[in-house]
Amino acid sequence: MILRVILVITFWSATCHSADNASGFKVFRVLPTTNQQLLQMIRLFETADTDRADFWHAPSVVNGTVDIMVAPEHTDQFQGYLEKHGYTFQVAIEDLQKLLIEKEGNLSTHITDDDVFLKRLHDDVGFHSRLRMGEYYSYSVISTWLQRIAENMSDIAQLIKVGTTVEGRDILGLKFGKDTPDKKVVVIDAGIHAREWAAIHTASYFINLIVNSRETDPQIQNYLDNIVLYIIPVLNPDGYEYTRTDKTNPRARMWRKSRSPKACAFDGVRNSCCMGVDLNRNFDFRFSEIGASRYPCSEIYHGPSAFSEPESKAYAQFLTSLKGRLEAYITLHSYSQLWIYSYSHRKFTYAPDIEETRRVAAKAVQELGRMYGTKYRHGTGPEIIYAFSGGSTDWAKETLKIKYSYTIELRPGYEEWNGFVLDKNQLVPTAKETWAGVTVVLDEVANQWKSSRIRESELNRIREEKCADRLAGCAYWLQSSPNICRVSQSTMIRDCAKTCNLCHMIAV
Ligand code: 0X9
Ligand code: ZN
Repeated sequence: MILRVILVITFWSATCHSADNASGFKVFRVLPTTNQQLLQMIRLFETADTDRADFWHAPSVVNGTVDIMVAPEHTDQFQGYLEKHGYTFQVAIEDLQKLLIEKEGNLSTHITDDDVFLKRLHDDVGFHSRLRMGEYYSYSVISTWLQRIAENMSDIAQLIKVGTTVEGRDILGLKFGKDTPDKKVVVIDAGIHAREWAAIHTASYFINLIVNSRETDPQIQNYLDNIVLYIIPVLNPDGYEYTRTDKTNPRARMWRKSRSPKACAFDGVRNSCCMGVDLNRNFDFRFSEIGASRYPCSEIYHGPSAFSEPESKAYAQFLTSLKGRLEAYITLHSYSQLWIYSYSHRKFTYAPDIEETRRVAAKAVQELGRMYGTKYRHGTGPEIIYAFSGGSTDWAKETLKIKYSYTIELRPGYEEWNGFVLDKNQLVPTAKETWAGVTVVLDEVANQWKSSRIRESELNRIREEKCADRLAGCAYWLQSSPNICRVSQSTMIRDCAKTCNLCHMIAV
C-alpha cells in the first residue's frame, strides 16, 4: 500500500487534466529488465488511471515488453519517470491519433442497411442474411442482423437475450441447432472488452459463415445436427458503442471497460472517480486476488464485488442455466495470438482434466496455424502472459466444470504495438483462421456426442439381444406377487428381464 502511494505521488503529482485533447497520445514500449522494475510496472498497472496511462500490454516477465498508452498532458512526466528509474524504453507510437485517422478516419459513419446487408441474388423474400465482412458495425446494425437471421431462419437459429446492460441495451446472441435435452452445448462470445473490435468481427464472421454455408458445408451441417451452439458477438455493447463515439480519439476508441456509473476511491493522493468496470475481472473466481484493481479509474477495475455488474451477472446466470450440458466455452479477445486455459491466478494450478484441455488446445493452435502460418502459443495465463483473477473462463471452468474453457487472444502477435487497430485486410483472415482453430473444439464436442449415441444404440442392440427370461416361471411369479420385479430387481434383471420389462437395465 505504501509503495502504491509513493508511486502515485512520484509519477502523477501536480498534473492537470485536459481530457478533451485527443492529439499527442503516445504509446511507450517499456522493457523491465530487473525484478524490481517488473514489480514497479505491475503496481503501476494496478493503480494507474486509464485517463493517464492505459496498459495495452500488461507487465508479465522480466525482459517482456510492456506497452502503455499515455495521455498528452502526461507524456513528458511519464518519460521523465522512466528515465529517472533507468528503464529501457522507446516511443512506439509518436502520435496515436494520427495513426487512428490514417487507419480508421475515413470510415463512413452513416452506413445504410443497403450498404451493410448484401442482398442474396434471386432472393424472393428480400431476406438480407449476409453481413459484409471485413468491416465494423454499430451494435444496432449487429442487433438488427441477428434479429433478421432468427426471423428468417427459425429452423436453425433462435434469438436469445442474455441480459440488459447498465445503459439499457439488450445483450443479444443466436442459438444454433435443434435443441434436444441430451445434446451438448457450446458457447462462444466476444467483445467483453470494448476496444477489441477484431474479436467482435470474428464472432460475427462465425455467425455469417453458419447462416450462409449451412446448405453447402457438411461440417456446418454436422454442427447444426449434433450440437447446440450459442454465439454472443458483443458482451459489452455499452463499452463497444462508446469506443465508436469517436474512432480517432484514443480516449474513446481505446476504452476497455463497461460503462457503469462513476465510482470513487482514495488512492493516497486524491479521491478519483471514474466510470466502468473491467467485466473480465468481475466474475466470482478468486475475485480481486491478483491482476485486478480496486481503483475505479484503473482499466482493470474489478468492481465493488463479484458479479456487481448486470452484464457479468446475467451472463453467469445464462451459462449456469446450461450447466451439465455446457461442454465448451470460448471467449474471443485481442490481441497476442494465445490460446489460454485455466487457471490464471497462479502458476501450475490446473483442473483435473488438464491433459485433455491441453491436447485440444495444442491441436486447435496447430489447425489454426495451418491456414496462414500464424503462430499461436497455448498455456495457462501465468505461463504465457500474466496472472489475473475474476475472468469468465476460469469462473466457468471451476464452477460449471466445463470440459473446454478457453480464452483466445487473436491477431496480431504480442510484439506488435497497435493490435487494437488491426489492418482491415487482416480482419477476414483473422476470423477464418480462428474458425479453423475453433472447429477443433466443435469437432471434439460433436464427435464425442455422436460416438456416445452410437455407443448407446449399440448397447441397446446388445441388450435387445440379451433380452430374455432365463427361467420359465416368470409370468407366474409376477402374477402371484405383482411387486416382485421392483422388490427383487437385481435378481429379476438376471432371471426375468423380459417379463419384468427390465431389458434396458441389463449390464453389457
Ligand atoms: O486481461 C484480460 O482480461 C484478457 N487479456 S486482454 O488483453 N484481452 O485484456 C485475458 C487474459 C488472459 N490471460 C490470462 N489468463 N492471464
Ligand atoms: Zn480482452
